[in-house]
Amino acid sequence: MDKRTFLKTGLMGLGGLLAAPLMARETIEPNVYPGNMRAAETGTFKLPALPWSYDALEPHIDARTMNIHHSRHHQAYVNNLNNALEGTGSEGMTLENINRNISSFSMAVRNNGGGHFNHNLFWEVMSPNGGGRPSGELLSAINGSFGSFEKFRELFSGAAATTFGSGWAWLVASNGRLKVTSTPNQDNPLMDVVPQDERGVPILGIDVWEHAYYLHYQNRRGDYIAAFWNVVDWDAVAAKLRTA
Ligand code: MN3
Repeated sequence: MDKRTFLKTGLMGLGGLLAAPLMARETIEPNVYPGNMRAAETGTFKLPALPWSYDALEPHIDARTMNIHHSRHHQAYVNNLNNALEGTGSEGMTLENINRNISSFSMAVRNNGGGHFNHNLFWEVMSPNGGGRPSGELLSAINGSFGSFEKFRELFSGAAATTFGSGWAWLVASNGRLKVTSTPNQDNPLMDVVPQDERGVPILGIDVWEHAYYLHYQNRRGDYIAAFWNVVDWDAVAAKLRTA
């Protein structure tokens, strides 16, 4: 290795060292979920890859539903969000901050920015290794806010079952407490258009739009909600609570 090559390699190595803390800071910023990041090349939002295969949640959520839900529905929210944001001067805003300030955007940004955020969260809180019960701090928080895990499950399932038409049910962290809420369409508890007492950081959500279950469950939303508990990734929910 001659001196010039050594210098170049050395500087590149230094560049790597300098870049590392910046990247690390990015990943630990609270409430920035990996799927919510903008594409580095274009600054636009992108469809994140699923953390598991389309058939991974079978038999609880079937592969065809997962495929269409992710590759078509979620992709459409991403495409429509990027189009709707053009000319709004929001390039420097995170997806979370767009949602938190949604009253200053168009209805298209509200529907699709909500849609992108909500689906990212939905994929993150499900896993083929999910199910069972939460533990540790998350279980303590659930017990503290609802009395018991069973009571929480009953409330959450009830909110999901009674959401009229299309929408979501949520477990929300707010001011050190947990609460169960639901929102219509693609709204979510981050949004400043949601009533103050229903606002907070969503740490678990279930999509009760018919596209989330109809192919397999048809009109039996209750069966889909019951099956959802078998795939909830409590470690992912606990991680969201820690950064909420
Ligand atoms: Mn959906």
